[in-house]
Amino acid sequence: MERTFIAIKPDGVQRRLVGEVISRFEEKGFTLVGLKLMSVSRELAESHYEVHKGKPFFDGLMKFITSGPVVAMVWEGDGVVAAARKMIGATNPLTAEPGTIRGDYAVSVGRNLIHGSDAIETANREISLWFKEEDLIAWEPSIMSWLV
Ligand code: 3AN
Repeated sequence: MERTFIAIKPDGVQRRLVGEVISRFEEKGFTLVGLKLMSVSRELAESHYEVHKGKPFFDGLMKFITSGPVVAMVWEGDGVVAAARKMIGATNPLTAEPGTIRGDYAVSVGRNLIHGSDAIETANREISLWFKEEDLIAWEPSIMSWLV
């Protein structure tokens, strides 16, 4: 079953949007298989954002992502990687569609609330970077029998 990595960044936690974000994924019908509130080390932040190393916003991004607690999650479901990206909205919240998480709650690209893996291979890399296999719980939601 497909899985994706989702993180509510420090601005989302500070703004008390954890419940709102989790609700959206639950209500959509995806299954939560991993969840933790954590402080992010510089080392983890650098590995996670490896592709942005050298970009002008990289240092600011490192400072921001290590500035306060982050909620790291793994969500499971058919097509969850692409669907989560759609639910999250464009990187720049000002161009993110209303109805998306960034479109509804954010205004700044440097404070865009949430991260979601951009492809299945990225999701697999990010899940193993943030979670130990034994911290992920595979479970069969009985609710699915009347959702699908
Ligand atoms: P996304 O998070 O939508 O996949 P990426 O991977 O292009 O977007 O960027 C990763 C993160 O880096 C963004 N979520 C944002 O916090 C930060 N970022 C990207 N571009 C900029 C920028 N031009 N200025 C400041 N921060 C940026």
